[in-house]
Order: sequence, then C-alpha cells, then structure tokens
Amino acid sequence: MQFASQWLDLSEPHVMGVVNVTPDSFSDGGSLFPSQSLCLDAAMSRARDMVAEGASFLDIGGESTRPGAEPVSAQQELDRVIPVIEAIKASLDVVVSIDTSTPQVMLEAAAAGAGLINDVRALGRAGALSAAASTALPVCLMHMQGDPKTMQDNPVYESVVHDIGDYFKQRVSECEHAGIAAQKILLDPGFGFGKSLAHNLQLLNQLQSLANQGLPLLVGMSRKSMIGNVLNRPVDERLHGGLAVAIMAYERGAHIIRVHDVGPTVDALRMAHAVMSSI
Ligand code: 8Y4
Repeated sequence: MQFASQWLDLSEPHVMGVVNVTPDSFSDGGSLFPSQSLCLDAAMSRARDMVAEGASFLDIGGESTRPGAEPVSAQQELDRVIPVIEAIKASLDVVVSIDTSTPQVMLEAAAAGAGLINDVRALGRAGALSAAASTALPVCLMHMQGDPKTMQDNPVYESVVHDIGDYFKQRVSECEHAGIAAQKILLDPGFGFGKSLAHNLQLLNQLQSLANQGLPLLVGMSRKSMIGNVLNRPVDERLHGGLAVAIMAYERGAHIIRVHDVGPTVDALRMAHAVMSSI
C-alpha cells in the first residue's frame, strides 16, 4: 500500500508508534510541557527512538480523546502537530500518520508530508470526507460508539462484531461516494471507544470476521483499560498483556498494530511472523 512517498508491504506486520503532542497524554504520565519547543524536542526524541526500534508509522495526535479532555481549536491542533510532522519528515524514514478529526489539520498535515489520515471519528466531522478525499492519502476509519465524553457510560450492541462490520460497510460506501477509493481505506474496530471489557474481548477474539471484509486492519490496544481490567495492572505495567493481544490480533488478520512500546512489539511480531510464514 502506498502512503504518500512510501510503499509498505502489508503482507508483513507493521508497528505504529504513538507520539502524543497533547499536554495531558497518558504515555508521558501527565507531565506538562512548559513550552512548545520543549514539546517538540521531547516528541522528536521519542520519534527517533521508535524508528530505531522498527516502527513503520508514527501516529501524531494533537487532540486528546480522553473523557473530560478540554476541546482543542483547529489552530491549537495545527500548532502542536505541524512542527512535529515537518521535523520527522526532515530527518526520519517513516510514514507519518496524522491522528485528527479536523479537516484543516488533514489538509495541512498532508501538505507537510503525512502519509496516512487516522481519524477516530471515521471522517464524521463536517468537511472531513471531502478534505480527506482531496489529500488523496489513505485513511484509517475507526469505529467509536458515542462521543469521547460519554462513550464508556453504558455501551450497548446487538452483536459488537456484526454491528461494527455493518458500520464499516456503510462507512466505506460513504467514503467511495466522496471520492475515496476503497483501496485507500484501512479499518479499525476502535478498542476502548464505546465498548465494555466484554465487547473488547469478543472483538479481539473474532477479529478475523472483520479482516474478512478485505481491507487492511489497524488495531490499538496498547496500555488500554481492557488490559488493565483483566490483569488488574496500572497503565505502566501493561506491556506483557499488550504483547499478548498484539500477537493475537496479528494471528487474526491485523496488519498494523498501534503501540506505545515499539521495540518489544516489533520483536514479538517478527517472531510470530516467522512462525506463521513457515511451511
Ligand atoms: C493508556 C494509553 C490508556 C492510551 C489508554 C490510551 C486508537 C487510536 C487512540 C485506536 C486508532 C489511547 C488515536 C486512545 N486509540 N487510533 N487513537 N486506533 N486508529 N488510549 O485504537 O491510546 S487514542
């Protein structure tokens, strides 16, 4: 699959490293950056490490989807992510994924060299479908039930796997109408986004049925509460659980795994790939 200037062979597993440039990001333990430039240095240091550890993608997000997070203006989002994208493109060989739901950010990130649009709202905001289409970049459509503020209150599905499969069929058709070819679409069931623990576990166990739609699958479970709740571990002790679910997702047809811990995940997936490619 072509991601702007880079081609990636999706018959092998790929790791997407998370680079948060929100002041409240989980992975930085809630530390506050005193200035924009310190934030850029910290993000670049993380980015370099992740590429050295084998990340194919870096996911750059400037808006938090935590329940209760402050809404961010488009300008604020641009101020956070564009310098990071430019710095990564200037020095690292990696596909930049722009984690945004904001049409203007999609356009400016694409101009700055991003290779993938990763939208947790699946291009649902006004103007997002046409903005994404005009970039001609691949897009990842993530499923979310409800909105970040209230999505975990009481999520209900008839059948979580079938409901999400139906949602994907409908959304892919809406994208095609807007001029985004199906060959440019990746799907993501959105672990933790409007799902109970039981929903998340069932989704992972039956991920193969979503892979059967024929579009590449991206999944993100790294450090999420589905691991914390099963293992009763805080967020900084979820790596081993995260490796287990990364391998299970790959075995069930996932192509790209979004994680905070790139090195360990790359090793685990390389091992699994060696076994699964043997005859
Ligand atoms: C600890 C650390 C606990 C992080 C929770 C979290 C996904 C995504 C997010 C995903 C795609 C997160 C932007 C939530 N999750 N994009 N983004 N798929 N495609 N929470 O699963 O990492 S943010």
